[in-house]
Amino acid sequence: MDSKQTVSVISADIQHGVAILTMDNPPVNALGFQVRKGLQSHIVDALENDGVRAIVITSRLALFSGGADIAEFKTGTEAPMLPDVLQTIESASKPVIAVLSGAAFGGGLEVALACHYRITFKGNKVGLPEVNLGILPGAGGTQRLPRLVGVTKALDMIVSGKPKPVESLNGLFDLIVDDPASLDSATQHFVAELLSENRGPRPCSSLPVSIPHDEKEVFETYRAGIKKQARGFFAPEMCIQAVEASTLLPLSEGLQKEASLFMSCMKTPQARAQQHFFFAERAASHVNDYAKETPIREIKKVAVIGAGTMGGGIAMNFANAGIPVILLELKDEALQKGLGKIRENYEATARKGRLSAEDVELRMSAIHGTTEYADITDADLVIEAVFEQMAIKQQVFKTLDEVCKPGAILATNTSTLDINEIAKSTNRPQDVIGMHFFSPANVMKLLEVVKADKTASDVIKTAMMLAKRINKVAVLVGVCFGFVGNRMIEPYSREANRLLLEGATPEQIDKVLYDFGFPMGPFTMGDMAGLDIGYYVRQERQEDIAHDPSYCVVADKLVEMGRVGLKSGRGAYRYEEGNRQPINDPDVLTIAKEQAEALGIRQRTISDQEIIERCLFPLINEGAKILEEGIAAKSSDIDVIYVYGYGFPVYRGGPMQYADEIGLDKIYNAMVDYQTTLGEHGKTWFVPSTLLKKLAESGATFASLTPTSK
Ligand code: T1G
Repeated sequence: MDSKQTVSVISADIQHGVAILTMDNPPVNALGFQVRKGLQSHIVDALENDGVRAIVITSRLALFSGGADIAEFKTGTEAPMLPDVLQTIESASKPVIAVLSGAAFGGGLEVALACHYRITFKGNKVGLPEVNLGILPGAGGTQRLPRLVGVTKALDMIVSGKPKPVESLNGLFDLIVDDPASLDSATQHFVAELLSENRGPRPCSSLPVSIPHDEKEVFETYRAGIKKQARGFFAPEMCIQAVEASTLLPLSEGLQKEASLFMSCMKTPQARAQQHFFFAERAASHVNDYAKETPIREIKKVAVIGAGTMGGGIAMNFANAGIPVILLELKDEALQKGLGKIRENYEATARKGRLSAEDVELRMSAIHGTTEYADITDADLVIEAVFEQMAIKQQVFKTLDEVCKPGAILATNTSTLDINEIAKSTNRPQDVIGMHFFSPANVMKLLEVVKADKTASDVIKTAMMLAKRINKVAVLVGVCFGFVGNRMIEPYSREANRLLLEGATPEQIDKVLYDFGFPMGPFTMGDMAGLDIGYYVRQERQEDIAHDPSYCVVADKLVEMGRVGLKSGRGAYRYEEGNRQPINDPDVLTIAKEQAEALGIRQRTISDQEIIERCLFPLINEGAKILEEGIAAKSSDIDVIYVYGYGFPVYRGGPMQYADEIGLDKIYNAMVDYQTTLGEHGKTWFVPSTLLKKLAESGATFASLTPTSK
């Protein structure tokens, strides 16, 4: 093999007795079949070639490798399997050196671990994120990493899935150069020295795994430490068991244990859900509403109208991204209060050590306050975040239309109002769009980008691209009441309140949905957000709900009694001063009982299963209607909205993935049954959507509507 032999995704070149294998499989050097086959064959060739004394594996891309090809998990992987390729590397009779010219994740790092030596540059990162896919490193990572960096660091990397800076991993790299540009020369020097000193292969199988004596209970301690964030997940425990095996078994047996734990993860609904979600997140940015070549408008200065909680949080996103932002509030007192709240938020983050004092000042210097519209005439983007009332918003947009420069994008943060109506109060409806942030706006990653009927495609694209700059996950949705997220949470909240009337308690309902995987149940969530928010929304949409006299009556009664939740010390629960812990309040059950009697509703014992079905199936059914109406382009977009915006457990993949997993026929049949068993209430609210019926009858899934979904 004296010349370059290039298979499309990996090339081999021999220089001074060293075989240099270079991966080149854009965009991330996913270790698909071709790469595995190429690696395997080039290594075997190099081992058989007497002219080769050492082998280097590197990458032509910015990344070393993003790991196994996740898309293959669904389509099936063909031999040579990655563990076998890595066995070939580790047992090679000639030294194999991994040169990480970029980040290495998952199987990509496992390739490096199977090599005998590793070289990289300062500032590079490596990680084993398999746990985020509901699995564990399945190509030796759980066995080799502990041998190289010790159990504690290996456990943390594998169970958290978080990338680590290479400098923090003592023992993993033989050489870390300061400048990535010097990698090639440093590698040549390193290999020459290696060969001159006759240092041969150094498989990590020869290394013992040490547990420092004072960390004997390291695994139990670690389990206890991750209990909260690993709640409901299956893979973290499997990861811990795999690392434990590395301390108990020789490498060959440890690899077998790892393989069996890997398979026990791979076949779970959780793995399917998290792998679905991996692609769903990325597919959200695959939008058909603009062409690849559609230009985006340059956003150099942003204005936010309204210095309240939402306006302040929105402004922080831009300051965090280094984009100058001007916060407009007509009353100076309110403006100063808003600016003060922003500073308070930054200082609270600094107190947690997540922001330096300099960074606080840097961010604050990017935010300017004004009470004058004249100060925002040169803004490239204006985001309105004033009181949720159509007349007020229309007035603001009329003013913006008068003062803002041509081409400025005029966005509204409304969470429910009709953006087409707002756009009509301007002469530039093509520049009007919705940017629906979720509270707290500086924390929540989800951004619903809402296209109105006349929104221009370059405005849509600009908003979608801008989301990435401010570290948001944007999902493009259409105009309807509540868009996607809030429209689907409505039946969920309605049914939770109805179940209260029918005899369930807030505590029971919250526990069932907490155990399902939500961060909190609907009543705890309502108390935290404030029951008055839902109350005012219901006042605005009486025409939609007046036909159901039971509609959230207990919640309305509580608000009318001044029990608006945590902020008033009482809501669906009661709260002691300064304590956010909900305390069951028998008064609420009395109110529910009285309201039920008045409405002729017979109270009964409600099963946990019925709570799950009654809260989630109408939510999923609403999602089906949203797909039918084209408000969301694909079911995976709805999943992204629900996981990021409402805490739907990622190990269930989102509501539509969860529905596909349990079977749409099960959901359809339950909806039909509830139409009978719940009398008038069922007939009103449990009518299956046409799409749900069609898919259920044909045995199809929501995902099948988007053929490109991986
Ligand atoms: N497999 C298949 N496709 C992948 C991929 C992968 N591992 N990683 C990325 N892509 C696609 C992605 O869907 C997107 O496609 C495009 O590449 C760019 O991705 C045996 C079993 C590496 C940090 O979990 O974390 O190894 O949307 O937008 O922002 O133990 O991609 O353009 O069509 O994210 O520059 C473990 C997953 C796999 C890493 C780059 N590895 N990837 O981020 O690009 S399992 C991972 C990432 C495994 C072994 C086990 C990121 C990135 P499209 P991107 P990026």
